[in-house]
Amino acid sequence: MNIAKQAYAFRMDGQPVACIPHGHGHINSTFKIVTDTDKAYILQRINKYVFKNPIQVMANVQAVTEFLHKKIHDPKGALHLIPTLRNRYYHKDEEGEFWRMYDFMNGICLDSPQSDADFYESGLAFGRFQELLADFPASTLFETIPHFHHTPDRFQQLKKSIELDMVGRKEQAKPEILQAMAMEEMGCRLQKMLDDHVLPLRVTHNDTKLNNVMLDSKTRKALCVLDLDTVMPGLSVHDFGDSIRFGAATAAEDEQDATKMHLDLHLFEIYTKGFLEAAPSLTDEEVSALALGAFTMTLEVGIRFLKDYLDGDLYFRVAYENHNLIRCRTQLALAADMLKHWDEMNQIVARISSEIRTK
Ligand code: GN1
Ligand code: MG
Repeated sequence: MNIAKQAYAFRMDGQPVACIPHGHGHINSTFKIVTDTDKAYILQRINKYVFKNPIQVMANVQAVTEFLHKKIHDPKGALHLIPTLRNRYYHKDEEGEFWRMYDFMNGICLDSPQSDADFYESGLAFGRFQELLADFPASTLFETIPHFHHTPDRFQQLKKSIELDMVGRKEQAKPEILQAMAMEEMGCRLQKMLDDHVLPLRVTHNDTKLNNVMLDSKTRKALCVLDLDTVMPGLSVHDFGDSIRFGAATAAEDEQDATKMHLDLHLFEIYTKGFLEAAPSLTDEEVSALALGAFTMTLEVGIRFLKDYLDGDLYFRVAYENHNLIRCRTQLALAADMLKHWDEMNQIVARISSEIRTK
């Protein structure tokens, strides 16, 4: 497929002269388009297997970016969508694929923090994001992926996949299946707290990996939060937790040797500080559930990788045969390590929170 051809559907400045694959997302396909007037854009094909209704995804992204731009002063503080020649924010090609375009922002996205300050900045960015959206009319948002962080439902989905064993990988994944099931009860506690109204439903990002924050390459300050496809009503502690899962880990998500995977308590503390400083409106119950958020998000993505391995790699992009199983192992190892450091995690949260709140 001629990717650059899709770029012509959008109102760019100049003609495209280069099209380069960009970023490390597991879902959409992303390209950088450079034009003959030296302008650069991000062109993305939305993954239709994952996002069943790309038009609704784009309606959410448009609403959220417009809302953010009205509130913030720095034009680089939120994504800029580029309209098509037909004045829409998505383009549907002849094959029925959906595309969108953003202004390219010159900053850096990290796969692991290079310094404490980087991670602190990402905590500030996601905390701020949450605060900025506190008065966003949640009922106008489409649920782009139903039950996205409904962990009990994720367990049910996993159990179906185990039963179906579509590609005959169940035997291979037996230790991981047992390990995941042993953590099921604890993994479902957060959803119960939401159902019982102990925790409030907010508008959240839901995919708060470190590489979804753009940092200014010179000042290293957080510029902007990326990847708004899953902005939906959700739990603040999910956003906190997913950042910890990815950024406060001692190994990459797909490290082959899962014994290298631990929680870095120092980084945990750094992020907690940034997030809580930027999100002062969290309730005491939310603050007390932050560690549980980290555990739950780690376990949840672990079982999502496991389910996808059992299904034959339909959802997450993989680079090799057992990539999803490798990813699942690191996540289960990290979740188990969090349980070992449970008291320390909760003590850190309590200390940081009281330091901030008594300031
Ligand atoms: C996917 O799109 P990307 O790579 O930022 C996934 C997240 C997972 C993450 C695991 C829509 O995020 O939920 O936590 O992979 N996004 C979707 O790395 O499923
Ligand atoms: Mg994403």
